[in-house]
This record gives sequence, C-alpha cells and structure tokens, in this order.
Amino acid sequence: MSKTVIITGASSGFGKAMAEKFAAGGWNLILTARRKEKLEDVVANIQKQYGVKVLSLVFDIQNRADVFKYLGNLPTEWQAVDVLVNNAGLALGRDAFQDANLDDWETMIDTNVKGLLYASKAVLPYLTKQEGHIINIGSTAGKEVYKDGNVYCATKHAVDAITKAQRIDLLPLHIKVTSIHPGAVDTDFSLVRFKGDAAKAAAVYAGYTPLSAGDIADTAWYVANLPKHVCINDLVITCTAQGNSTTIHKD
Ligand code: NDP
Ligand code: 8X3
Repeated sequence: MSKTVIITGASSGFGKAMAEKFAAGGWNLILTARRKEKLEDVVANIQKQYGVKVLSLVFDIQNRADVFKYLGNLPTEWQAVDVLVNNAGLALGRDAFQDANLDDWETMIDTNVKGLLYASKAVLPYLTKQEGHIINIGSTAGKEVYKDGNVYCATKHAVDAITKAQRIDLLPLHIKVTSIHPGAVDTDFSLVRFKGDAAKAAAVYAGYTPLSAGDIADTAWYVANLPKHVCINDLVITCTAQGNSTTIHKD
C-alpha cells in the first residue's frame, strides 16, 4: 500500500523538490503553502508525471486555527499519514539586532517555530496511528549563530531544541523524529530574505557550488525510507565548499 507524506511549504524550493521525489517513489502527497497558484502548478506537474494521489491545502501556517482546520481534520481517506515534513519557513532581513525590524522577527518566529509546533500537534493523532515520522527542517543557522542572523538563527536553534524534545517525548508512541540542517541551498530563500533584491540574493550563491533543493529532497527521501528500527536523529548537510555557518570557500 502506498505511503503518505505531508510536506509543508511545498510551493517552491525544498518542499517542491521533496514533493517530486516522494511522488517519483510512489508516495501519496499532502502539500501545503499560501500561494495557491504556485502550489497548483506543483500539483499539476506531479499529477502529469506520476500516478499518485495529491491533496493540496492552502493556508498560512502562522494561523493556528487554520492549521488545525486543515491538518487536524484530514478527509478520512487521507488520515493514514506516515511522514510529516515541517519545511515551511523563511528568513526576513539580515540586519544587526539594533537595526532589525520587529515585524520580520515576529513573522519568522510565528512561521518557523509556532507554525512547526501547530503542524506537529495537529498531525500527531494521525502519526500516532501509523507509528510515523516527523522530519523537521532546521538549518546550520540552528547550530551556530552568525552576524546579523539573530532571530532567524534563534528560530532554527528552537527547531533543533523542539526536535530533540519531540524525539524524547514521542518515544512511547513509536514516532521517529529527525532534523535535517542544511547549509546554503540555492532556492528562493535569499530572494525572500532580501525582500526581492535579486542581486543580493544571487551574491549569496556566487563563487562556489551550493547545494540544490534536489540534494535536500534526496536526503529527506533517505531518512524517511530507513528500516523501522533505524532513526537518523540529526543530520547536518552542506555543500563541499562550506565548512560551517560562517565559512564558505569561494574561488
Ligand atoms: P523557499 O522560499 O523556496 O520555500 C519556502 C516555502 O515555505 C514556500 O513553499 C513557502 O510557501 C512556505 N512558507 C513560507 N511561509 C509560509 C507560511 N506563513 N505559511 C505557509 N507556508 C509558508 O525556501 P527553501 O525551500 O529554501 O526553504 C525551506 C525551509 O528550509 C525553510 O524552513 C528554510 O528556513 C530552510 N532552510 C533553507 C536553506 C537555504 O539555504 N535555502 C538552508 C537551511 C534551511 P508560500 O510562500 O507559498 O506560503
Ligand atoms: C539558511 C542557511 O546560512 O542563510 O538556513 O542561514 S543560512
């Protein structure tokens, strides 16, 4: 029988690549994001290529009521959820603490931390029935703080802590919990962070070969398809040119 994965933030970047990877592997998909048209394009492309079922849900993960309305009330035929990938997230701004914008901070906290908590809690009854798996997308920014990264780094440190806490608390439910912490990956991430400044975003990935969204999809696929008794706890992945959050060798 086909397995089912929920991927939040599936309208672009990692989420889109993971949706394609899991569909290619025959999994059914529940995909979420805010941008309806982008999500519909992802779904149409997958349905054209792969014979899997896809349920798309359009809502803002910051909105607690909507998260529970959609993810906490899945249609009966969609309730056998094997994996939840908490991927939706963003950075907004790269400013010193003293200059940073409070609205940016709140959006990052509400999305990266509270959204992940809401989604995990809403899906938990389904994951419990399946003895499923939560995969949280953290970041190298959750391992080391870097200059002008303050609150984004804090949200990803929170993802790291929540992952560890979930793994301990959910042990009696036989639910695996994994975090994947990528370094620099060329997606829309920096375009969003720099609020549409394409030159600033491109500069982040210039002079070396960064990871691609496909690399992260391959990693998520790997950790989701291990034997039942094996759980990758914590996986940090960077491109070969990156040594840690702050050190990238550019030729
Ligand atoms: P993208 O900007 O390409 O994708 C982000 C996804 O998150 C989109 O699908 C977006 O959908 C969704 N999203 C953002 N805010 C919300 C919201 N409020 N409600 C619902 N969905 C939301 O970036 P990436 O794919 O790179 O980022 C994915 C995750 O990976 C993030 O958590 C990011 O922090 C993390 N990460 C990224 C790295 C990188 O270098 N790219 C490295 C390490 C971690 P929509 O806008 O349609 O709602
Ligand atoms: C995204 C990677 O280095 O911009 O989490 O924080 S970084």
